[in-house]
Amino acid sequence: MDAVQRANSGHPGMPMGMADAVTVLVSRFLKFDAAHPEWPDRDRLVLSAGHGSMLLYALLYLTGYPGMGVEDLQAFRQLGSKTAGHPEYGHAPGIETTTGPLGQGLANGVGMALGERLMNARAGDQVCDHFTYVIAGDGCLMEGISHEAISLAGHLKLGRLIVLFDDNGISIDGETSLSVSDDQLRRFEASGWHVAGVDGHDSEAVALAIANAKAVSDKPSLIACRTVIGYGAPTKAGTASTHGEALGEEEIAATREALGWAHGPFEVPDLVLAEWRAIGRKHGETYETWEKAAAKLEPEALAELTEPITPDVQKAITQAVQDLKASFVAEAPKLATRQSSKKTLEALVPVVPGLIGGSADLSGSNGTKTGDQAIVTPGDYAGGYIHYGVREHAMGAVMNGLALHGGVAPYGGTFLVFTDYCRPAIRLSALMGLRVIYVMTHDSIGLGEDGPTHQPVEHLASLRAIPNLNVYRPADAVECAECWELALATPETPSILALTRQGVPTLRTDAAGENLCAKGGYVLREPDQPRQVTLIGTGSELAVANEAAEQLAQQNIAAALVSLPCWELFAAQDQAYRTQVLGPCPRIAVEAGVAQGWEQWTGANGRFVGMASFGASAPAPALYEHFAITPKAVAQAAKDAIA
Ligand SMILES: Cc1ncc(C[n+]2csc(CCOP(=O)(O)OP(=O)(O)O)c2C)c(N)n1
Repeated sequence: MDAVQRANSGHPGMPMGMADAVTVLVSRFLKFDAAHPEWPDRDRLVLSAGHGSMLLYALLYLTGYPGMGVEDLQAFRQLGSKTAGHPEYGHAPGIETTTGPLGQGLANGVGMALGERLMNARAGDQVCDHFTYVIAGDGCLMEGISHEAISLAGHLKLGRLIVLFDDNGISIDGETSLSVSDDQLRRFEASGWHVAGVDGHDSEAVALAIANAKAVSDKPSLIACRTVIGYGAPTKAGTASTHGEALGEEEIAATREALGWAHGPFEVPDLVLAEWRAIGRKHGETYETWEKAAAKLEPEALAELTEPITPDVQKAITQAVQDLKASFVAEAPKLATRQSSKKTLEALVPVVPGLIGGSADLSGSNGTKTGDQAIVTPGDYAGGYIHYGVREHAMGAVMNGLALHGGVAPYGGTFLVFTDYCRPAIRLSALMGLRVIYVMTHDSIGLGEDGPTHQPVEHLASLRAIPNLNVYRPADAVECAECWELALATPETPSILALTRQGVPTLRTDAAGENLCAKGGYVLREPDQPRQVTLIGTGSELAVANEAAEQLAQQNIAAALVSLPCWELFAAQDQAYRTQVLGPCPRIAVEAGVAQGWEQWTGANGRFVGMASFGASAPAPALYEHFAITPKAVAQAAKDAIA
């Protein structure tokens, strides 16, 4: 309450209400060692109700996490502080994930609990055997993602996941009865969870419930902790006014009085602090035992506990991609890029043991499952492929949880149009800087008959608008293999692979060492004469631009062809390279999506050939004709621009 008061901004109610229950959890159950925050076998603690960030920061300070001093609590919500408004992954040790968008943390917790089982199946009890605890509020449970996440967790029997629900009956607008009358216990129970309800201010009751939950091995657990929001504040406790604003000096003084707390703001008596610091080191010996067990692993296996792409694995990836590119060039297949992606995965899965695939019920369409991958089933986590079911949003957030857990590199598929169904999770992959790979197929009107509900039009533009997200749209099999290589090689940036349903020709003719997609864009075809126009394409439309270049050549117009599979990587190149690639002449871009953003590459004198409306239901070739995304239209645009 003091930190919120000092910042005059923040959420005191939830931390005050849940402090009792969380103290029981942290002091009696949570396996962690503040001196080793990166201990791979620590229990994970996720504050899904991220607005209650002060609760987490206070715990990190009290238990003695490195670099979390009282001055950091005093800098709550200030520029550059570790104690941002909502917990941000990477800002301080002990913050396991970024939370704030309600429900995401809960689903991250499902991912972490699944990651724990996957790693346990691979590395064994000696080195991976921990719990995941999530603190969730009414808001988290009202969000739709909670349904997807708890349903998947119950199905997969994630017995090491324990959710403490801050059951305070209050959200921002007032009592939750204004908007919700779910029986949460029965809802979770119906999804296969073990459930219990306790008085969250009764420490023994909370302790018993956690002990019972830990003993249930084949079901995740929900413990509804009945609490009072803003507990201790004499006039404001139990009201929505404590949710998101400072209590005020007067109420704070009265709260001190009511709780019998005689100390000033940010003052923790030595004895109390010493006891908390002892809690912080309580599992120090367990850590040492773990360290000894881990030391017996082969160095490679030890490294893979946290980072699936070790230098050895990276070497194997480079080799596999190189071989694959050579065979693609030799065969020059006409292949949908979703199929080249599958072929790439067939080559990668055997050399990247930590690669964990999946799809939201579109495995065959997305080409995400290879012949070698066994399925992860309830109770058996040795496989490498997850059937996420029709749960795109949870899939994204679970992949974030998997990546955060460490040891695995998740990828998951659905149709590109349904990035809308998981966009909040994609955004958080990017904000946290996680290597999560979204395999998004059926990436344009080229999917044909399924029609405009399924045809992404604005999606490439809207995904490119997300910072720290690499949006790849490979044009052929060779580029597809290169984009996969890049996606795996960027541990701090998530990737979207936008892939076609329809076949595309192989345009790349040499598979020499260099990964040409690494620069985001490159010249695929330079005319013999000085360039008069540059044609720029991505994905399936690179072939359209290529044909246009041929038509122009027949008319003695010198057109260069540029492939631009990843804007973000291209934007990161120096100006000289970009100018050399794009050329000083008029530029024509072609992409079966909206124009938004293309002007940065085409310039004021450029043209764009693409979509300006939703698509339609028809065979793909008819749609390309109907929407005039054709070699003829591109060639005409080129001539107009030159003129
Ligand atoms: C996805 C999302 N929608 C809306 C918000 C804004 N918001 C923050 S907290 C909150 C109410 C949460 O209520 P509850 O979980 O009961 O928290 P409590 O009031 O108990 O602290 C809302 C609507 C948000 N953070 N995330």
